[in-house]
Amino acid sequence: MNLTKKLYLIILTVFFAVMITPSYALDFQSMGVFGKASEVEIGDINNDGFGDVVILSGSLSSGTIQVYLGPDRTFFKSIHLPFTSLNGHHIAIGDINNDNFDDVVTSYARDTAAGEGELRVYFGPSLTSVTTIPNPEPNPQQGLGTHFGIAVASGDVNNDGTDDIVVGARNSDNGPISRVGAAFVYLGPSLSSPTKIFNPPSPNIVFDNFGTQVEAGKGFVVVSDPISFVTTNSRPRGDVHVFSGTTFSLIKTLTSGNANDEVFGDRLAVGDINNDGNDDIIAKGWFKDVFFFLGPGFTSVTQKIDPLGAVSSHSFGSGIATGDADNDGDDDVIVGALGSEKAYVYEAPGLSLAATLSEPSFTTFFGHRVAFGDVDGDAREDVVVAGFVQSFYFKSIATCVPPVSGDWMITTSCNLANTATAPANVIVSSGVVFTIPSGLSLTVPSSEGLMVEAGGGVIVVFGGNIFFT
Ligand SMILES: [Ca+2]
Ligand SMILES: [Ca+2]
Ligand SMILES: [Ca+2]
Ligand SMILES: [Ca+2]
Repeated sequence: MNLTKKLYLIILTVFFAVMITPSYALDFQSMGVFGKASEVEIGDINNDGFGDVVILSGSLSSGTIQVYLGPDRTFFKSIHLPFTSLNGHHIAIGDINNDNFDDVVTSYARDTAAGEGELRVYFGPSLTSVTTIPNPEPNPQQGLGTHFGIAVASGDVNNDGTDDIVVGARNSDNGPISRVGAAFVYLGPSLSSPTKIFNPPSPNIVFDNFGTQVEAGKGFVVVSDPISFVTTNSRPRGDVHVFSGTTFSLIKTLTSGNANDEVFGDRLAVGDINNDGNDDIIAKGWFKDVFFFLGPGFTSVTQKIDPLGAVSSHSFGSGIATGDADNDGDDDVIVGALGSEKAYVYEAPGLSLAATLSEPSFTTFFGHRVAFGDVDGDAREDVVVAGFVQSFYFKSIATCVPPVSGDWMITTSCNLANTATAPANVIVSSGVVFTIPSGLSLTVPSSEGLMVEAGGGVIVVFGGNIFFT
């Protein structure tokens, strides 16, 4: 058989195999642990192309940030946050001064009248240079404070190429109306003269906690008031409000569609799920569900229910993050479920459940926060799942299985999904790493070959076996 014909046959065979069953699937490999974390974010602090893991461990009395550098997650720095607070510290990551080094944004909401919250930016790569911004509207008359800093997010809300900061202040006043909540937007790089976003009118606006959660989308700001519309039932509905990132006027109010009892907007995330250039919004409801709203209209809605149903104690969505786990251009979504100590990865754009992550002991409060970022530099974004006792790093991998018949041309780096027998030749494409994980084996017919293409394919037998029969 001449080479052209053979190649043609191989292409036909691989195409046929793909039609029968997907050759590659998204999965994650547990690779190590970090300490306890109340929040986690991943960004590139030193601009070397590897994501760096930023872990916040907070308590009622203190907060500490620890930074680990990719790709080996080596410890880089510990930053002590010198305040005590009932409402704790919060973190976000963005390049606030647009120098290509990601910066760590921290907020701190203090409950006492004496000093009411603060925003800090620690600039990469050293994280020694700090900009400190106090609460712009301290209200010492209020014993509870304004809760400035109860939530913080970073992203480019006005589309000028520099990341901005959104801060929630859920007890802030609106003129004579007290404690209706607000959000403040600080545009990078100056961070001067913040814009105050007021709580949009609603039937019951006092104490509805507008500003409890905030997000910074590409061109817009998201602020939730999860206890708005207080009902006669024990739990309120909650709303998620979307504002223009340039005029800061209200674009749309999103609801779950459930009339009451939803506490909607309890957790928020943004990302481009369908890779159309518009950021989409993901919001948690109370009834074990998470809603996905596609930008820019936010009219197309997808709802996901906790796969475990009632056992998760309303915690599905305790953490939500977006990132491109399989390097196909759209943002996949990880949803943590603290109550069941699991985290679920939904593969965009279809949002099918691609992986369920957990840890063996079920004692770490796994999943209350999650983060996406490319720590190992392979263009597939990895995840860190935070737990109050311990946090876990999972590397994004592709898994693969042989086709039902014909040669197996492996064209994407992947781990063999399970012990399998190849029907014919196994050919690893140039530049592709094919891994056989520990405990698994691949059997190849002795009449056929296992080969790598010229130009540098690699077969890694990582504790597994290759047999020829
Ligand atoms: Ca880095
Ligand atoms: Ca920077
Ligand atoms: Ca900006
Ligand atoms: Ca989109």
